[in-house]
Amino acid sequence: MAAAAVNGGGGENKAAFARIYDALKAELLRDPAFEYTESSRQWIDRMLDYNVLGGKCNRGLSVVDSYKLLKGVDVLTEEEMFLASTLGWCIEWLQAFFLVLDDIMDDSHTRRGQPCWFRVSQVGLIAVNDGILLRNHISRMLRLHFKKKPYYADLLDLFNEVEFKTASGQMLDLITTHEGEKDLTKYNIGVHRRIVQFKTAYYSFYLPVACALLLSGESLENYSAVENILVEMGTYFQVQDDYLDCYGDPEFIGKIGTDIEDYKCSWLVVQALERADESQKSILFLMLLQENYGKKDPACVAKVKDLYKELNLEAVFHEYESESYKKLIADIEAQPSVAVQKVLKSFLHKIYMRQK
Ligand code: GPP
Ligand code: MG
Ligand code: MG
Ligand code: MG
Repeated sequence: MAAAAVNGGGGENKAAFARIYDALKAELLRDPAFEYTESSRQWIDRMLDYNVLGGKCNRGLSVVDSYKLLKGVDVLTEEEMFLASTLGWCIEWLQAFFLVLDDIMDDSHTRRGQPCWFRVSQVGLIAVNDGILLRNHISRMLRLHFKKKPYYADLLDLFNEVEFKTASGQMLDLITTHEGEKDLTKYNIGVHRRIVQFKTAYYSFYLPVACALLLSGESLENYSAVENILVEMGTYFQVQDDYLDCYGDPEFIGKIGTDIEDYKCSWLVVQALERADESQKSILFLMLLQENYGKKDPACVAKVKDLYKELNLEAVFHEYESESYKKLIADIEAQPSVAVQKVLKSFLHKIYMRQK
């Protein structure tokens, strides 16, 4: 494959990235550690296409984009493009692993415009094992392509640490619900922030840039300020996710929201609680919320949504969105390295005012 063809504009970048998926999948399907039967090979092939593909690939492509910006080049060699894309795909595999399991835990119905994997007939709880396989594929891809690199141990450590943080965030997300069920006022912005930083920000924002930094020969200890900015960006991203869960068009975002039904400590319910505190009608608001939040009954969900409307939460979100953007840009521009500023801005512009 000619380097020029790989590294052209945005579209070609995506096409090259997509081709590398095929190569990585083919390698996993003929894994020398295991002699797959034809039916097991077919299962993995289908499971990978179903769960790894179909997303926006923001996380994966950000490894390639960030690496180019850090190197200060428009065109990568074929080898560099392959390595950066492989790390990008490792993050997409990690995302697939999390989503397969998260959809079971959240009792979700659709993902990326199709039924959640565990809802597919003949899959069910085999999805749990598929999640474990997806996670193990990452280690195998890293082993195959990075074992001889001086930063191999750092790469493994990075993926392990980020996975630990995400699983800890997911635990907080799940057990916080027990507290909220007893007393909804336990939900506040501090609790929300802690959950989302851990469950989303590290793997979605810090991980892609950290991969590009390791690939560039950098030491991650020198980048704690960058880590902080990326975690802030990830927090903003999960607030958008919470907003879209209620206000996004399921056809467009590819998933049906379940946060109200699941009693989640969502940014929206936290805002509703804060505003109810200030209102003279606070007791009434609180009673209404307490009665209807966390119920599967569509009539209860509708009542919660009416309450959000009354509190004008859509406008509260838009205000939050522009304030977060301004603050992030200011923090980014305070960074000494122009290359790092470009990496962070490029990531922010991928998600600012996103509709899905
Ligand atoms: C997003 O939460 C967080 C994750 C997908 C991390 C899951 C982590 C595990 C260890 C399984 P979400 O439930 O709001 O996402 P979505 O809205 O996409 O379902
Ligand atoms: Mg979840
Ligand atoms: Mg979910
Ligand atoms: Mg969500």
